[in-house]
Amino acid sequence: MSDDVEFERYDHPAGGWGSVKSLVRHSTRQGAIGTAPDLLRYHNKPKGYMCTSCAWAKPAVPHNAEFCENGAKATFWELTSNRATPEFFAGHSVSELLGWSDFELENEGRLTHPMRYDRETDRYRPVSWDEAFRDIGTKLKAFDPESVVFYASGRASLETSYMYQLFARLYGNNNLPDSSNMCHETTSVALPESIGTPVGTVLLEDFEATDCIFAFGQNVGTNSPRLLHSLQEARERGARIVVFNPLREKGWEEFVNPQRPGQMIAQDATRIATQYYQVRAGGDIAALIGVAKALFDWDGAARKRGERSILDVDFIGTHTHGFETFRAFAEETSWADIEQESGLNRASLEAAAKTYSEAKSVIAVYGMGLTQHRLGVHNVQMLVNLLLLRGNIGRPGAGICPVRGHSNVQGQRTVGIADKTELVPLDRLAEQYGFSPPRKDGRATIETCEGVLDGTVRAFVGLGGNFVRAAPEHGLMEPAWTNLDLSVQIATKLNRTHLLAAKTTYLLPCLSRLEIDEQKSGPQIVTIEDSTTCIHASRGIAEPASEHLLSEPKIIAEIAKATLPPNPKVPWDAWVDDYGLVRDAIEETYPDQFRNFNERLDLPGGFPRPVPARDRIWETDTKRANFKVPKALCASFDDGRDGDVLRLITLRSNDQFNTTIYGDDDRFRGIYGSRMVVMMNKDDMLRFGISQEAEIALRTAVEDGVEHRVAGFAALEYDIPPGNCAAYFPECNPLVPLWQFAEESRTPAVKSLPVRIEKIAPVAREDLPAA
Ligand SMILES: Nc1nc2c(c(=O)[nH]1)N[C@H]1C(S)=C(S)[C@@H](COP(=O)(O)OP(=O)(O)OC[C@H]3O[C@@H](n4cnc5c(=O)[nH]c(N)nc54)[C@H](O)[C@@H]3O)O[C@H]1N2
Ligand SMILES: Nc1nc2c(c(=O)[nH]1)N[C@H]1C(S)=C(S)[C@@H](COP(=O)(O)OP(=O)(O)OC[C@H]3O[C@@H](n4cnc5c(=O)[nH]c(N)nc54)[C@H](O)[C@@H]3O)O[C@H]1N2
Ligand SMILES: [Mo]
Repeated sequence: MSDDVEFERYDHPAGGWGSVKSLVRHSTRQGAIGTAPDLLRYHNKPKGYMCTSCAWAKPAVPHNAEFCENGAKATFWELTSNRATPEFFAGHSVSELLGWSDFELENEGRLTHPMRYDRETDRYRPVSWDEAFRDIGTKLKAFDPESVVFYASGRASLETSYMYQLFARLYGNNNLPDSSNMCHETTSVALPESIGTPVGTVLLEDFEATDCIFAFGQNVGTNSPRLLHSLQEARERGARIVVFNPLREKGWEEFVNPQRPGQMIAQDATRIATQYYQVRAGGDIAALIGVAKALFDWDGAARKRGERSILDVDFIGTHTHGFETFRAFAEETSWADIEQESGLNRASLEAAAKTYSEAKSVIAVYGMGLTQHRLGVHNVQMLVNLLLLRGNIGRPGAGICPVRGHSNVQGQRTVGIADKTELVPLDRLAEQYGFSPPRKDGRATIETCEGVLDGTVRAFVGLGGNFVRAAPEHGLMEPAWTNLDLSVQIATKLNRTHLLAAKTTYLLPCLSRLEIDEQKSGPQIVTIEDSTTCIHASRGIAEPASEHLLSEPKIIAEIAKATLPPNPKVPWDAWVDDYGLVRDAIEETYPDQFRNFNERLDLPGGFPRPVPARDRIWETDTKRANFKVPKALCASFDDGRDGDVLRLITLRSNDQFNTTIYGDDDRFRGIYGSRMVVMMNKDDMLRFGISQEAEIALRTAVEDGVEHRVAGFAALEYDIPPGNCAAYFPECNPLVPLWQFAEESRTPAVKSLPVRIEKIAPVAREDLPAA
C-alpha cells in the first residue's frame, strides 16, 4: 500500500484541462466512448435525462454542456459495456468476491439477471423474476412487519419512491430509513426549528442576485461542480466568497471553466474564495459565534455613536424570536474560548464579520462538514442565526442553501420516504387508499443498525445503496448481517452489501434512469427534485444494459402484489403501465406541492415546490424565525483535552460517488494511486514521530468494548489544521461507533471522529518532516 501512493501538489485550478483528461480516461476505461459522449448532449437538459450524480440545480437555460467531470464519470460508469452476468457469478464464489475492493466489484459492470444466493455452492445463481417475486412475497407475508425495513438510497425517482413508501405502509410499518439519515437529516431537523421548513430557501436565480456567499463544510469542486458556474459568475460580478473549511479545497480556490474556450486556452483561473478560513473540524459553532460577537460589538458601538445599526433591526423585530438570548450568549462567550474551539484568531473572524456586514444579500452554502457532527444541528442553526442578523432569508440573492447529496434524496422525503410519521400525510394516504397506516414512528438508519445487531430486524429490502458499507459500526454490522432471514437488493451494480448473504438473498437488477423505460403506454418519464426544490422530468435515452432488467416501479409493484392482499384502490399494474398515473396519485396526496404535476413536467429549470420561508412565512412553534442558542461551542465528541487524540474527518475523493469508487486518484488534493492515506498536519507528524508515507493504523479513542481500528494507511503531510486529520469514506467506516451521531438528528458524526494514530512501520529519523 504505502508503496503505491504518490503525493504531489496540484497546482491547477478545479475544472480546466485536468477535468477533460480525467473524463477521456474514464470514458475509454468503461468502454463507453461512442455512446456516452453523444448522450451527454442530453445531460440535465429539457427533454433529456437528469444526472445521476449530485443533486445540484439545473438551470432553465442550460449551458451548452450542462455536465461536469463527475457527472460525466457517473454517466460513463452506468453506461459501461462491462456486464456482471450469470457466467461471472458462476465463476466466482461469494467468499472470493468478499476479498475484492469496492472498485473491482462495481467495475464488473451492470447486473444483467435476477440472482439468488445459493448457500451450497456459495454462489449467486440466476432465478426467474416470477420465482423471485413469489418467494419474496411469501417470505414477507410471514414476518412481523415491525421486523422488516425498507431502505432507500437517494437516487430513485419520485414515482418509485412514492410507490415504495406506500408499499411499506400498506405492509405495516414506517421502517423507511434512507441515505438522508446519514447525510442531511441534520438539516431536516435544524431548519424546521429555525425557519419552519426542512429544505433550503435558495433558488438558482438567487446566485445571480447575491453579492456575498458564505460556504461551510462543502467540497464544491468534487461534489457539486456545476455550482462552480454560479460561483464564477458571482465572482465576476464582484461578489465576495468566504469559505470555512479545515482543508483548502481546490474548487473553493480557483476554477477554469471547461466550457469557456478562451479561459481553457489562457488557463486564467477565476479565483473563487476571497477569504478562506481553515477552521478546526467541529469548530464552526465557535467560529460563527465569533462572527456574531464581532457584529454585536460593532453594532453596540454604532448605536452609542448614534449611527444606524448594522443589523437588520426591522427584520429582527418583525420576523424573529430569541434574538436577545442569542446576543447575550455571544456576548458572554469569551474570545479566548472562541479562538480555542474554532482554531481561528479573532482578527480572522472579525474580517469575516466585516465582509458579512458590508454585503447586501448573503447566501450561506453548506454540506457534510456541518451536518455530520455531534452538534450538527447546532452548526446549521448557528449559520441560520448569522443570516437572520441581517435579514438574509426570504429575499432575492439571500438565503440558506444546504447542498444535498444523491440526485433525488430530497425528493424522496417530499413524497413520503420518512421514518417519522409527523412528516407524512398519513390521514390523506388512509383516505386515498382505504387503509389504516401504521402510526408508530419507524426505524431510521441508526435504529436499523441497532435492530440488525440485536436481531430484531429480520429482513431488509434495499432500493439502491450499499447500506452496510455506508453505515457506521462496519465491523459489527458485517457479521450480524448474515443472520438476517431475508435481504432483497434492488441495484444496478454489484457491491459489498450484496455479498453479505442473509439466509435468503436476492439481487434484483434494475434499469438506470439513463435508460429507455418502455412500458405499455410507451417510454416513461420519471421526475426528481434538486437541491433547490425544483422538480425536473428525466427521460431515459440509452438502450437498457440487459433485456432482463426491470424498472424500479415494476419491481416494487410486483413485490407489493406478491406480498399484499389486493386493494382496488392501489392500481399497481396501471401505475407501471403509465407513470403519469403515479404522478396523479402524488398530486392527490400532496396537492399544494404538486399542483398540475403532469402539466408542469417540462418547465425550463424545473418547477419549484413552495417553501414558506422564501416568503417570510415561518411555520415554527413561535410563527417567527427562531434564533437558537448552541448547547456548546465544540461540535465534536472529542473534548480536546487529550492531546494524543486527533479529529478524523472522513470524506470523499474526486474519484468516487459515495461507495462507488471510480479510481484511486484524488486529483484536486494531489493524491494519486491510493485511497489508503491519512492527511496529517506536519506538526502532528513531527510530534508523533511519523514520517511521510509511514505505515499507520487508526483507532477510535473510545472505550465501549468494540474494536474500532483500521490499518494499512500511509501518512501524508497535508495542509490541515493541527489536531485534525482526514481520510476517505468508506474505508474508515469500521472506526465509527454506532452511538456517535448528531444528537437531535442521529446523523453519524463522521466528520470529527476522535482517533489515535498507531505507528506500524519503523520510522527513519531523516524521513521526518522538517521542523
Ligand atoms: N462526485 C461526487 N459527488 C457527490 C458525492 C460523491 O461521493 N462524489 N456524494 C454526494 C453526497 S451523498 C453528498 S451528501 C454530497 C457530499 O458533499 P460534501 O458535503 O462536500 O461532503 P464531503 O466530501 O464529505 O466533504 C465535506 C467537506 O467538509 C469539510 N469539513 C469537514 N469537517 C468540517 C468541519 O467541521 N467544519 C467545516 N467548516 N468543514 C468541514 C471537508 O474538508 C470537506 O471539504 O456530495 C454529493 N455529490
Ligand atoms: N464515514 C462516512 N460514512 C458516510 C459518509 C461520510 O461522509 N463518511 N457519508 C454518508 C452519506 S452523505 C451518504 S448519502 C451515504 C450513502 O450511502 P448509500 O446511498 O447507501 O450508498 P451509495 O454508495 O450511494 O450506493 C451505491 C450503490 O447504489 C446502487 N445504485 C446505483 N444507482 C442505482 C439506481 O439507479 N437504482 C438502484 N436501485 N440502485 C442503484 C449501486 O448498486 C451502487 O453500488 O453514506 C454515508 N456514510
Ligand atoms: Mo449524502
